Amino acid sequence: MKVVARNGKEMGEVKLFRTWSSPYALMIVWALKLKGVEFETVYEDLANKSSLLLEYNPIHKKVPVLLHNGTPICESLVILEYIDETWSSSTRFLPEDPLARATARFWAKFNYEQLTTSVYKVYVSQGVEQEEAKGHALENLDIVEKQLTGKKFFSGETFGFLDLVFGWIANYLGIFEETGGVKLLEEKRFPHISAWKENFSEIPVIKENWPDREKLITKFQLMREHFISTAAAK
Ligand SMILES: N[C@@H](CCC(=O)N[C@@H](CS)C(=O)NCC(=O)O)C(=O)O
Ligand SMILES: *[C@@H]1O[C@H](CO)[C@@H](O)[C@H](O)[C@H]1NC(C)=O
Ligand SMILES: *[C@@H]1O[C@H](CO)[C@@H](O)[C@H](O)[C@H]1NC(C)=O
Repeated sequence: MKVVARNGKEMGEVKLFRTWSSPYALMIVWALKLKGVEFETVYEDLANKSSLLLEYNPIHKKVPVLLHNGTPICESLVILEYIDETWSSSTRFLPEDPLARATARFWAKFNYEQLTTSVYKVYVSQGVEQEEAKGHALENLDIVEKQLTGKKFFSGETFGFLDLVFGWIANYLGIFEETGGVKLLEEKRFPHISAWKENFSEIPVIKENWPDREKLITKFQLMREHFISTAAAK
């Protein structure tokens, strides 16, 4: 099947392996839709991974995986950059300037290695441990808050790469807060993140592809209970 872009350029065959609930995969859905790339979706059951997923991502065995003309690309940030470079005639996510690109990648690394992990720690812990984790998560959010000061989006007036990378803050953070029983994003402490969240959520492609909130709550509640009971059994 030949897929042709709105500008008439051939896109090749694009398939996305995802789950309905993965935030990493959702970022790729947003990216493809913002670029106007047509793609086929393959939903995986992570409790029973398909042989194709294991074949395409043998190292990590995770979603998302993007398949372009039969070749797999793994790891969400790598996929995001690939999409940006491959379908480059529409809106660019990363800026052109090498220094601005390096800065964007620095913050993407911060998100994945520091912010996400600290919020996850709050979600899966309890008691004193959770209090301590909350402190770290808030300090990381303070850093993000500072980045957004005086800006509508992470790179300024226009939506870009880091808005996609930090996009999970606009919905998954609330899921972690509710299921973990800890509020992190207080509007008073984080006025800029809160305003960004509103503006970000109003973008049609973003808004239209949220997974169902109630379903997410149920899933993340169960995951937390499972995690805590297995950790206690150790
Ligand atoms: N570093 C990976 C993380 C992706 C990831 O953690 N995916 C989860 C779903 S949210 C997964 O596939 N987990 C399957 C497993 O760990 O067995 C990326 O950025 O793509
Ligand atoms: C696992 O998936 C395969 C297809 O990929 C299916 O045939 C099988 O029934 C599934 N097993 C379970 C336990 O869901
Ligand atoms: C959106 O961005 C504008 C700045 O462009 C800001 O004034 C506003 O507070 C933000 N939030 C909402 C909900 O519009």
